[in-house]
Amino acid sequence: MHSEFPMPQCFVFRGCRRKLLAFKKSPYSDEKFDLAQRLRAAGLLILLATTNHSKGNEMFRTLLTSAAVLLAFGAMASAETFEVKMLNKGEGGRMIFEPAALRIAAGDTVKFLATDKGHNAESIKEMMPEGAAEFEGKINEEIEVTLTEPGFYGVKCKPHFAMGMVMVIAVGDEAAAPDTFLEGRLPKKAKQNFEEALSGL
Ligand SMILES: [Cu+2]
Repeated sequence: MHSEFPMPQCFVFRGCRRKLLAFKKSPYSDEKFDLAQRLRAAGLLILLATTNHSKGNEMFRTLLTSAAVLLAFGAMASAETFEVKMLNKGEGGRMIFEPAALRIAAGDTVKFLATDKGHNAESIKEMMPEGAAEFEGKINEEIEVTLTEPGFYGVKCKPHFAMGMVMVIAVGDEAAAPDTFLEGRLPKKAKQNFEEALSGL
């Protein structure tokens, strides 16, 4: 291919490399589909830009290349980060995650903030989609988890599990949690709060 635009190509692909590596490893998801579409479109635009040799089309080629760069960066920026506070006291009561229910897209990140001291955030093994990676934050630790597997995730604070310090994260569009979601052994207050959180999704 005639390459008059090596710089933008390089720029786009270097920037996307990390995402692409994760992309190759991750299982199929809507986010992956969206990213694939965007990158395919970006690639097509670059191809158009670099193969269009008609005179006086400098402007057109520049426009195409810019659009390709924007598309590729849009794909990278499409994942969002959501913050969840770990609190001693909030509107929802004592020892809570705020919000206690959160819906995000596959590939989004949840950041647990150690707003108050003495809490942690960790996944509950029996309450997450198959194949999803477990996580466990230390006490007072601010952790970020990127959830790529669609489904429902139960999260608890270890010291306050019995007091019902739990939350639900729904990843993707699935309307209801699986029937087995609340079947495991849960402290009474935790189960109540899970039910409440699920109804708020
Ligand atoms: Cu706690």
